[in-house]
Amino acid sequence: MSRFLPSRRTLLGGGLAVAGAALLSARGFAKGPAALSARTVRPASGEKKVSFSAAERSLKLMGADRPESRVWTYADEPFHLIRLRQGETLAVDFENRLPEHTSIHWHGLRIPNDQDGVPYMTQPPVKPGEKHAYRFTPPDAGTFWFHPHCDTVAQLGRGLAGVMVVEGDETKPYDADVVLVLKDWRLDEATGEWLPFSTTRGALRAGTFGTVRTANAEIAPKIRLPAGGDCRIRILNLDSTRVGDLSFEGMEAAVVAIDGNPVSPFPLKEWRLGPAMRLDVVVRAPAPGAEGTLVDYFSAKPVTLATFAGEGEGKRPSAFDPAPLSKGDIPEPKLKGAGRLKFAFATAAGGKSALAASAEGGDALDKALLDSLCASDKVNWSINGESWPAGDHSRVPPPLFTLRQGRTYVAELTNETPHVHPIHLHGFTFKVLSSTRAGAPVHFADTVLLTPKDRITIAFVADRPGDWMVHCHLIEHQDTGMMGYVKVV
Ligand SMILES: [Cu+2]
Repeated sequence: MSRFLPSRRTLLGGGLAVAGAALLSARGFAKGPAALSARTVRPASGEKKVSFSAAERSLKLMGADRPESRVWTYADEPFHLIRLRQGETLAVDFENRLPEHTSIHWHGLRIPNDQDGVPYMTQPPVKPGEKHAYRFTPPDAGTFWFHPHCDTVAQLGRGLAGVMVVEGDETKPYDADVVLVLKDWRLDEATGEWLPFSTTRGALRAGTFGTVRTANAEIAPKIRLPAGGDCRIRILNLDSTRVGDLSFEGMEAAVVAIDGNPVSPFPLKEWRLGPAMRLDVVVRAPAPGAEGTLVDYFSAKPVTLATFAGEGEGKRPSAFDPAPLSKGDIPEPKLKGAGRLKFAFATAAGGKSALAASAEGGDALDKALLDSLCASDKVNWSINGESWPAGDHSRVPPPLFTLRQGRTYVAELTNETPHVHPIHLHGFTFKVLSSTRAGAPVHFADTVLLTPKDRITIAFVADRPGDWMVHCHLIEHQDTGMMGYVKVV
């Protein structure tokens, strides 16, 4: 297998584009958010074929002169990037070259249920040596990602994740379009070998944290931007555990999309980004020779995640006033007459095991068929008093709720624990109606961060049938009980 270093070329993807004569408007950024406007590029059509395999590969995560690590990735570069145009159909020819079964969940994409990639729920697991085809047309432009959905603690822990950028939401070209993946790794720093991905203490509390922090699989990389340009930075938190409090230093920055969904641009002060969440930011790149940084203030000692260097002659100075992205086509929830749902996220104490309930009356053969890879012998967490997986992921419990196709649902999410939980709903992009998060506008999202004792109200249109997962994206919580699903019929 090939040794490789992280390739900035592939991660930068879109490369540098020239803004040409398109000068930013003189309207001051302080005068209030701009309305979302029409896109400049029409949707594409046709099919994009991609072929890749999940396999063990080598990667020098701690630097060129340090021991390499045996990562699991979808391609020779970490965080395999798929770029396609809105309206294009993606046809994926996927091969599993790992020693255990896997599947691909396309996080944040509103696609048919049979492409959702959840073993035993929407497809059989893809066994070692097997191939699986995925084919769908992402309806929305934005920044998404993909990952396995079983044994996720170890598979994602070893790096099995990819990035999907669906282009077509820009109303003005940016001077650069940069993908920035944040992920920590559980490494023995002397040897590059893996430490245990989960610990009892972590799984019961805030999760087990990585020891090596990286951006684009490098420790504090330096990323070159066209000096003075307005650059789109697509930040993805693909860590299993870490919540970041992100801020740019030495650069103006504005949030333009949350989980890939456009918002009227607003200044980025500090943004709490939990696992699986994304933030699209437009920054004014530093002047020639100057630098700015992306800093995480969540830990006691702030950590510089990446440095941005201004290169080239520099753009003509103008007020920083990033253009809004074009409005998406997410179905607008109709709150009048909406169905009401309550999801209580809690510890498993006092809750019963959904598996135990569904397995009652099961015989010895059932037990012999338990899929140890998807199994958890620990049950720490629950949703509405139910825990899944409890013993075995492959035994599907009853749904938390059965929803009527086409109807709007308003869901109240409550956190009954002293820990944060990034809660993800598969298949639907929901509107965050009320939240305790300071400074957040009403916005669409697919993952929402429940802080301790938090209460958040979301709404979505259940417009596609199927079994759709609801779970915490702090993976040790998901894998020890904080997972369930809703059935849309
Ligand atoms: Cu959680």
